[in-house]
Amino acid sequence: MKKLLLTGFEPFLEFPINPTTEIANNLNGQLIGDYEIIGEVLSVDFAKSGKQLIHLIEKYNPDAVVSLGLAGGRNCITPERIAINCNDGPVDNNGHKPNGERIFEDGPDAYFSKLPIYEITSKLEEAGFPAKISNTAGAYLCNNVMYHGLHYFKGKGMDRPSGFIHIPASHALAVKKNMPSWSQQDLTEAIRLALTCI
Ligand code: PCA
Repeated sequence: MKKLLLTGFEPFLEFPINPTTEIANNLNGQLIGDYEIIGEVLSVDFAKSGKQLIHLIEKYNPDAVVSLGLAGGRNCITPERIAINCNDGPVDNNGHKPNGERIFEDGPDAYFSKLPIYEITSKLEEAGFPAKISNTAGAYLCNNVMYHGLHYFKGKGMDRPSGFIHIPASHALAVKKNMPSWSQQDLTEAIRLALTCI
């Protein structure tokens, strides 16, 4: 049985809940398509998150890696097309404020996703879940983690599906902060469906 590492993130900034935590925990151990899912949750910390992802890849040797992040304010599921070699944005959970520095001094400017992003959006739309390819993952931890995974596999010469999907807020989060939201159940089901494309 092949293995798929699925990561979520802990809460951060003004978001007291991160619906990706629950998705990773919920799908952990499930069999989806050809894969057994290994669900894990990452910190929101520039000094740690990328290293955590690499540690998990080295621990489990997964055949595919999908990372999830909350994009509060987006209204649909958005597979990310590209990760850029840049850290920027507000303070992380450890109080660090990035300033546009490169993630890897000698790394390429960007990597394209190695996930079937067109198949994912089509499959979701067919099932009635709004989905759209995103052309920017920002420059915060989601971009950072996506870049780390793609850079790692490239460096090792390993051609494995790897990339990132941003999701909207859950209703539980939207009642605390006014923004577009989905039920946690729909978010989880949409990600389960997305993983069947890999
Ligand atoms: N979303 C943030 C980091 C953690 C998360 O869930 C982002 O979009 O970078």
